Amino acid sequence: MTNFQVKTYEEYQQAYKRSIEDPEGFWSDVASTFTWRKKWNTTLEWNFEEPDVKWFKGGKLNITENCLDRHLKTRGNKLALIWEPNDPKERFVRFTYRELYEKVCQFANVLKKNGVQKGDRVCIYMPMIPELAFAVLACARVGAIHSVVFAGFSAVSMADRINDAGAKMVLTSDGLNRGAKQIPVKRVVDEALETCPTVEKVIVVERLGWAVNMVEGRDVWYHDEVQDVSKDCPAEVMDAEDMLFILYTSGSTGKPKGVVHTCGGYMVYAEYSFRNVFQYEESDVYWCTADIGWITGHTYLLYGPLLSGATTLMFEGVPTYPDMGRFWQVCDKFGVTIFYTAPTAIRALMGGDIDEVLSYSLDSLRVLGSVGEPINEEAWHWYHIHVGKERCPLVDTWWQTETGGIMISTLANVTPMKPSHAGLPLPGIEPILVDSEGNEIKENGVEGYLCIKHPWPSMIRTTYGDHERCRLSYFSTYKNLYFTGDGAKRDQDGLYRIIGRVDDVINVSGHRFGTAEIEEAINHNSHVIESAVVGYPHDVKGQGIYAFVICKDRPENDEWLRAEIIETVVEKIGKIAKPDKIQIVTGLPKTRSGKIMRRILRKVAEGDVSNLGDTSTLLDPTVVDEIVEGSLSKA
Ligand code: 6R9
Repeated sequence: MTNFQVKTYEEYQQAYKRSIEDPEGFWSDVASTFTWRKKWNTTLEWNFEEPDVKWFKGGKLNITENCLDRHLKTRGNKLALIWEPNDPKERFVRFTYRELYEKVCQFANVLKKNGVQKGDRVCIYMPMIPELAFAVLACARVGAIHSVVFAGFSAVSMADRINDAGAKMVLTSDGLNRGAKQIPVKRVVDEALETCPTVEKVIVVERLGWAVNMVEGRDVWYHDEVQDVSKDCPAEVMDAEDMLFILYTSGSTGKPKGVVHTCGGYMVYAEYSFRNVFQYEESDVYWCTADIGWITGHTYLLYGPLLSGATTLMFEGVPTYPDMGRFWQVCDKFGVTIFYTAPTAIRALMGGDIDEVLSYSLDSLRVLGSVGEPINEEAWHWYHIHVGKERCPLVDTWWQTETGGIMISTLANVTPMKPSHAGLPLPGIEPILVDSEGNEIKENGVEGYLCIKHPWPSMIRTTYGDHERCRLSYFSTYKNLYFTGDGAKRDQDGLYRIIGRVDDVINVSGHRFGTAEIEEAINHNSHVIESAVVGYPHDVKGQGIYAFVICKDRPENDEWLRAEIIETVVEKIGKIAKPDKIQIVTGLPKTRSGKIMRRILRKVAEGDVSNLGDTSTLLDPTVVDEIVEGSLSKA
């Protein structure tokens, strides 16, 4: 069993048993397959009260030595990264492990030359171009903490994240391509930086060749800086528990929080889970379609595959450009063997002409994956039949930004697969379902709150700058358990089906938003008095955003008002958080204590107004009639 990749169900069972009975021995053995500058003293120290979790304490390493240097001898000429541009007419670019090593070292030297030191926070706001991959790894190389902000977020969102992390530098590009559109990225950065006093330097990568405003003394072009730097850069030696990165994600309350992952444990679990879930083989061509701005891009586009010595594909574009066949065309072009995407993409492509899939051979595919939200049975079967030709196992991988890696999933061809079920937990992962009092639900077939009992190496360590928030969000709901925020059901065979969030988090096309976060954005509009946001089932996005808004005045034609509200959300968060429906109302259903009864609003948004339940505790039950009357989702 090299690298602890289980190959059969029996091996899985043995590994699982050992990982539960002797977690420290188990993870210590897995960790031993990596390159460490110094071995750890203690495998695990933990308590979930604080929480305080330390894996491989005393161990010293650099994750990029494990992603790059250790492969140079045996895989120096193997392809590490294939980059496919947005426009299929533009030429793709490939990098061997040796070339990637050099690119990362050069970028690392540019960072150093511009004053970045170990422990500094660097914000990366870049499109899906190779330099984004180099930049992330370059930060890790010099011990800087990367905070990648998805390049679809607005200037306000970026500024919030930069200020929360106290970032010293921003790495960006002149602009980006997204399907038929081109977007001036640097302009968004300039706007954000008006309110970011900690940022000293901005390094700009040229992508579109657009003229951009360069601030003297602050902004430099990457292509100028890289001219005279070395292709070698010694890796900074990091403690296993030093921060590797911060990634912001939404919770049910307040502003997005900076989830912190550390070097040692994240590394060990990224490779372990990648190999096992996808049953990786040396000859694979692996494609994860996620943007590096999300956790899936971090762990399963970059770190996991590179740690494993795999060939990973990075795609700049979108699934529907220039047509609905683009994903499949790219699969054929590069002989992709493992393909990992999100249900929302599958649902969007299902809507197209079936010939858009059938005209490609897809012969090279071996394993399919899904991530980000529950995959409904229809999408599951379409993906399995038309893309996988019923030949490829489809792994439905459940995990979170906070978990760092895949927690519950079928291991391809190894553990049982069932439509719309994530399946069994990975070795080392101990899920439990609890009822609202926190009592363990032992029987199967019952829905419960999904929690995790024991630490795993890539778990969240803190929320940046606010440890108490980490404790409150994940470790205070149920004593001695990590609470995921998801509801789940275990079938008679012990396979888990994830039902979805049980808190005020909505999942739109696999992107997480807190309802409070969107409400706050809407309330910034000067016409708005108050708002309430809920999710509702959406055919393509999984969930759509439905906003009930009270405005100061109610014009006869409120189309422009709605457009303005959307504009405000785009400005505060970004296009991805645009409400799908805005209903202007004169009141919201509130209890006597002033709490909004979201249950009622959810029903209205779902178009199910026949049974609104008990409304007698409302301060003014008549507002419900008005809301139902004006509903935009009437069945
Ligand atoms: C990796 C990622 C996490 C939330 C999570 C859950 C939902 C993710 C899922 C899934 C059902 C799956 N989720 N994968 N639900 N089946 N296979 O998506 O991280 O952006 O933090 O979202 O996404 O609700 O709690 P993140």
